[in-house]
Formats: sequence, structure tokens, C-alpha cells
Amino acid sequence: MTDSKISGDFIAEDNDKRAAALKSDYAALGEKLARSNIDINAVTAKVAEFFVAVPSWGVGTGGTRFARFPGLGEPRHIFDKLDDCSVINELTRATPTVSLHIPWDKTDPKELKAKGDQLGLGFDAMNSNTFSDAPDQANSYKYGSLSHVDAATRAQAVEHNIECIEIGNAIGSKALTVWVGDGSNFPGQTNFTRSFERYLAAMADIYKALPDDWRLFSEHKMYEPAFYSTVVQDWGTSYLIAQTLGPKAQCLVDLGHHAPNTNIEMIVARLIQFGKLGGFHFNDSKYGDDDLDAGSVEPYRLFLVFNELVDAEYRGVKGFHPAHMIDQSHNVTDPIESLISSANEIRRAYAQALLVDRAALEGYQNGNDALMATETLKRAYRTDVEAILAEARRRTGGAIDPIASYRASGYRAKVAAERPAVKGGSGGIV
Ligand SMILES: [Mn+2]
Repeated sequence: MTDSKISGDFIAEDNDKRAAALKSDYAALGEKLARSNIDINAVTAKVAEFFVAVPSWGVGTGGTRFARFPGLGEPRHIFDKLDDCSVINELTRATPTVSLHIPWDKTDPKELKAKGDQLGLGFDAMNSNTFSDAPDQANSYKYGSLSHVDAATRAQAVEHNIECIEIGNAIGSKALTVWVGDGSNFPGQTNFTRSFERYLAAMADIYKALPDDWRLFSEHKMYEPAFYSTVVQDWGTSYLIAQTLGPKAQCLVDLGHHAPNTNIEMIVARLIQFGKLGGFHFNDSKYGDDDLDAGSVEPYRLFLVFNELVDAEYRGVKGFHPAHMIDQSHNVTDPIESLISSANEIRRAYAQALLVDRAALEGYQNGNDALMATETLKRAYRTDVEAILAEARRRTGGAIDPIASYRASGYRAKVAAERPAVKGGSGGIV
């Protein structure tokens, strides 16, 4: 029996207030789509089966290197975090899995699994951390981890990643995401080639420890914490890593980890073409790795990324199953609300991409009709698919308006009373 944080009865009652309006909006949209030979129920069914993992670290309030301003009722430990994650899933029915971060979430795997089962949550990719020092570790990562000049430090970082695989194995995860902050702050500080050689050798040791049905994701990031050079800085390097390690290694695209104006959807297409798209960290960005809420700044870019994913589905690309995860930081909002909103925006981009008339698009491309080709994408993007998203939630027991239902539930006030406020405002990115 699943332990609900927000009861199904409460959601159903709250939905009753909005059911008539949704029915009417859904019928109107269904009629409009039918004129383009699109079956709205088929789209709704696909949307209802599209899931994205929430990051355990996302339900805490984030911060910048300047300050962190705590929110109310912040989770004290992984079990509180899982409670918060389950609220997001109960309302959206879009986030049945959680991506853990070790050591932040380290605890007895049996207890993790039991708590997940109790809440009806599974576990997505594990995330290792060799970009900061744990209190009890022997060697510091100040000057790097998997690419460190010192063999003992590299071995310690490899060992940590293997421990993440072992914990993940015990709780049903099937992937490890590796992101390292390794790099340099001065020209000449490190040897680019030697650093990457050491990184590849260390990653090969991790790869050897990977179970057969697991995948290893390398996540690239242009800069920060190293500001002159970064060892895994772009998708080209990530591709070289995945190619060098073997078939279980793939690339993870974090939307925020690129220079402004980078054509991310094209990177996605390239990785799909060569079988190396492992998955995503969804978020949004204006300047750098801002970790803003998915779809909040550039919703059209998110749509264009999904256009590539749906195109791959449409073409029946073999073995195509990218992992969908959110990775963002919430500094000024209730993290639960931001994650609900982001899960909705991600599903929105998917739904809009499903509406693209792909046969027509191909015809315009082959006929060099640039205007009608782009108009075909825009036509899908301009469609207000809110009724599809709401109906997909309603049909699976979620909320028609999940943020309104969340606010009406009083969940935040309830946990604020149970969880003491976190004092202080120290810096630190979550
Ligand atoms: Mn990320």
C-alpha cells in the first residue's frame, strides 16, 4: 500500500472544481487536432507515459556562491527529500523516479528501497560527487579527482564511483552519471592531454565495475568550478569518452552546460545519430549554468530538443531510450512548485513535438521550402496543449492544476511545523 502525502481523495475533490472547464477545453482541442488528423487521445496516452526523474537535491533550497536563503520546511535528510519528491509525483504523475546524489543521500540502501516502495517511487541514475571533499576522506579534490596528478586521489575517486554503483544496484538504479569539476584556473596549470589521459584511465576502471544492464553517463560542462579549462568541457569530449569506454557509456546533456546561443538541439541530433545520447539534465539558462527552471526562459529551445527526440522515435532509432532527469536549483521559489512546473513544461515540449506533421516537414525540407518547414514546427509549438497535459494527469490520478492543488493541500505549512528551520545563510550551490 502506497503511503500518500496528498490523498487521492483530496486531489479528486480539488479536480472536481476544474473538471467541467477541462472537459470543454479538451473537446475543443480534440476537434481542432482532428482537423489535422491527429487523435487527441493517442497524444494524451503518450504524454501520460512520459516520465522525468526529479533530483533529490532539487527539493532543498539552492543558493549561489554569494548566499543561500533557506525556505520553510526544508528537508532534513534523504527521507524528507523522498517525501517531497512523492508529493510532486502524486500531483503530476510525471515523476515516478528520483535521482540520488552520493554522499549527500548516503544511507542504508535497504532503508532507501523500503522508503521508495512505501511512497511508490523508484530510483533513476546515481550521481557521484568528486567535486567537493567529504568530511572523512583521505585525499582532497582541490586539484581534481579522476584526472588528479596523484594516483591515490584518482583511486579514491574511482572507489567512490564504484560505491555509488553498489548503492544504486541495491535500490534498482540502472545508471551512473559522472560529472567532475576537474580543470584549471591558469594557462599552464595543467597539461590538457595528460589530464584527459588520466581521466580516461580512471573512467575505464569505473566502467569495468558497471553491471551489464547499467549505463555510464558522462556529463560535460563548459566551465565552473574551473574557470580557465575544464577536462570534460563539451559534447565532443563527452563523445570521445563514451566512444573510448565502450557501448555502455553514453553522453548526458545538461541543457545549462553550454555557451549562450549554442545549438543544443543539433548536439542532441548528433549524439542520437551515433548512438551516444544517454540522457538529459533538464533546466534552463540565460547566461551560464544558471540552473533555472526548465522551460522558464527558452521554451522554444526545449521544444526543439524534443523535436529531435520525437523525430528519433518516429524514425524508430534502435536502442533509443534516453534518461530524462531534471537538474536545477531553486533559490527564490518553493522547490516543490518549481519541480511541478518544470515537469509540466517538459511534458508540454514533448506534447507539442508530438504534434509536428513529420511527413509534411520532410516534404518541405526536400522541396527547399524553408518558410513552410519552419512554419510546420511553429504550428505545433503554438498549439496550447494544456488540456492534454491536464487530462493526462487527471486520467492517472494526478491533479488538473497541480500547483493550485499543492497550495490548497497545506503540505508546506505541515512540514514546516515538523522540520525546524535551517539557520544561517552560508553560500553553496545545490
Ligand atoms: Mn547536471
